[in-house]
This record gives sequence, C-alpha cells and structure tokens, in this order.
Amino acid sequence: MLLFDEIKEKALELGFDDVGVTKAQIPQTDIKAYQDWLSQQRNADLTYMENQIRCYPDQILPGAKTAIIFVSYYKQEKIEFSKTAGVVASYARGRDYHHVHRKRVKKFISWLEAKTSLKDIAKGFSDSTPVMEKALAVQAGLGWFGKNSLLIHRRFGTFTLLAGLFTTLDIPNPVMNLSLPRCGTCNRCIEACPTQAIIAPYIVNASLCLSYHLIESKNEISESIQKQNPGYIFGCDICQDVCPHNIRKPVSDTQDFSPESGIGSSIDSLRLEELEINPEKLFGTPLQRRKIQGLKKTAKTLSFSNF
Ligand code: B12
Ligand code: SF4
Ligand code: SF4
Repeated sequence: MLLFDEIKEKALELGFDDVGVTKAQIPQTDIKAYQDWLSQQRNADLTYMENQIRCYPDQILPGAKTAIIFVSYYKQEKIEFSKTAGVVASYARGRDYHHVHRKRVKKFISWLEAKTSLKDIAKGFSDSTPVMEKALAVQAGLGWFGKNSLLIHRRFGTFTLLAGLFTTLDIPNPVMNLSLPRCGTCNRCIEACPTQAIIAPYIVNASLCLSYHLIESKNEISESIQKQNPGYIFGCDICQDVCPHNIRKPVSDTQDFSPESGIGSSIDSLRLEELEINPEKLFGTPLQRRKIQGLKKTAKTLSFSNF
C-alpha cells in the first residue's frame, strides 16, 4: 500500500512545495457554486469554462478514486507601478508553470506506475484540463477558499499554483478536511480590487477582472477597464498583494519562477521592441499566450509616455 509520506517525499523531491490526497469527487457545494457562477455568465467569453466535465473526475479518468493535488509556491517581489513600464503579474515572470508542472506530474506518474507495477492508472492536470482544482485542494485539507476566490494555502498563502492527478488507486487520505473560511471580517481584497471584479465574497466576475482582460480576452479592452488598470501589462496581483495571509512571506526560492528565468518583472518600450525583434524570448513563458501583438495592444492602453 502507498503511504502518504512516500507520496509527499516524491512530490517535494520533484520540486512541489506541498501535496494533499483526497477522494476524486467534487463536493456538491462547489458544483452548485460553479453552476450559479456559470448561469450568471461570470465566465465572460471563457467558453471552456462551460465544460461541466470539471465536476466529474470519473469522466476524465474512468474509475478515478483518488485525487493527488500538488502546490507550488511562487511569490515574487512586489513591483511599484511606474509611468514607464507595465508590471507583469508575479506568476508570469519566470517559466510557464504549465510546462514546469507538466514535467513534474509526468515524472510523478512514472514513479507511481513503477511503484505499483500498474499501467494507465493516472491522468495529470494543471490549469488547462477541466478540473475544479481549488475545490479539490480545499477538500484535501491544503487550505481554504479566500474571499478573492483563491486557495489560501495554510502555510504559503495565496501565491500558490496548483497541479494534480486522478488515479484509479484507492489511496487513504490522512489529511483532515479543513474547509472553513479563514478570512473572518477581512475584506481587503474586495476593497482593493481596482475593477470591483470580486462582486461578492468568493465570487469573481471574469468580465471585470484585469487578469481576464490582460491574459485571456482577445477583445479590445474597454475604456472603463483601461482607466482602472493601475499599470499591469499582463495579469494582476492586487487581490493577493493586500492579503494578510501573504504578508511577511518570503520570495519563492524556486528558480523556475524567478524573473531571471523568464520575461522579468516589468516591460518597458525598449523591451517591447526587443521582444518584437526576438519573439522567441516569449517561448516557455506565460506571456507567449498573449504573444507580442497582444502585449503591444495592452501597452498602448497603458498610455505611458514611452510606449
Ligand atoms: C477560469 C480561471 C480564471 C478566470 C476566472 C477566475 C475565477 N475565480 O474563476 C480568470 C481569468 C479571471 C482568472 C484569474 C486568475 N487566476 Co485563474 N483560473 C481559472 C481556472 C481555469 C478555473 C477556475 C474556476 O473553476 N472558476 C469557476 C468558479 C465558479 O470557481 P471559483 O471562482 O473558484 O469559485 C469557487 C469558490 O469561490 C467557492 N465558493 C463560492 N461561494 C462560496 C462561499 C463560501 C463561504 C466559500 C468558503 C466558498 C465559496 O466555490 C466555487 C467553486 O469551487 C483555474 C484552474 C482550474 N482548472 O481550476 C485557474 C486558477 C484558479 N487561476 C489561478 C491564478 C494564479 C489566477 C490569477 C492569480 C492570475 C493572475 N495573477 O493574474 C488570477 C486571480 C483572479 C482571482 N481573484 O480569481 C490559480 C489559482 C491558485 C490558487 N492559489 O488558488 C488556478 C488554480 C490555476 C492553477 N492551476 O494554479 N482565472
Ligand atoms: S486579479 Fe486584479 S482585477 Fe482580478 S479580482 Fe484580483 S484584484 Fe481584481
Ligand atoms: S484579503 Fe482578506 S478577505 Fe481577501 S482573501 Fe485575504 S484574508 Fe480573505
């Protein structure tokens, strides 16, 4: 039988900062919250969010019994907004976590298969597969939902990224379910959000969120959103920067997430020109999703003198 300690040892060896084990089942309360969110069109034009399969792990991996959820801590230095450069959200400054996670999860699955002498027993995911990752992380006892809707990891706070796998193995879950709200009377993220995208505690309307407009949306950024952007060129960290669970936490020591491993903390007009000449510099970073054309479009909306 697989022991949680062995799973944890392997996860940490591969570079993850924490791991939890839980049953491969999404709680009914999360399914209901997701369906309400969808029916109120909080997903903007993210049509991939309409895929209800995310509520049913068994449809992603037939016979799935257990979910193993991995956590990566990525906090970076807070960058002051300036009139000359657009700020890149912390998670996007280094290498693309999708790539980093894919490699690690693949290695974990190989290890699992070798350990059990079984094949085709697991299916990995990180962000892009339709899986309710935060709900599973909470159920695995890794933390709680914050009012900014992010997972507050019990030790690392919210500057964490998730990955995981479903497996047909029945692995006992040694962790308690601690799914209690831990925000108390705090409302800092709601008050600080520049676009009022956190429309109620735990609920983000994607069509108001800077992160949606600066990462995902292919549409023109509306004037009102432009005006409310304090200076981001890609993503947004504000509802995390203000969170007391993140204050006094050190910068992550994972090399892959450091600005030196990717595009860096901010982009000015010179850097934009350089990226236009060498667009391959975006490869392997989260900004490749936006490509140089997208970044240039956003830069124009920042109306900084030198863009
Ligand atoms: C769609 C999406 C977005 C959209 C919509 C955001 C959203 N909140 O849904 C946009 C583009 C705006 C976005 C932005 C960001 N994202 Co995003 N995103 C996702 C994605 C793909 C799905 C999220 C989802 O299921 N939404 C559906 C809604 C219904 O779910 P929800 O908002 O989590 O709502 C839950 C809770 O609020 C809870 N709930 C509802 N009511 C109540 C009431 C109480 C009392 C309680 C306790 C709970 C509760 O139930 C709901 C269902 O579980 C996940 C990856 C994945 N596959 O899960 C990444 C993910 C959530 N994103 C992530 C990140 C890092 C970000 C950004 C920080 C990036 C950035 N710096 O710019 C921002 C943060 C914005 C924010 N405050 O949410 C990480 C978050 C890690 C973490 N620690 O939580 C994830 C998990 C990706 C990953 N693999 O690491 N994202
Ligand atoms: S990422 Fe920015 S815009 Fe989106 S909810 Fe958080 S603070 Fe608001
Ligand atoms: S800022 Fe306050 S309300 Fe928002 S997630 Fe953090 S603790 Fe919760």
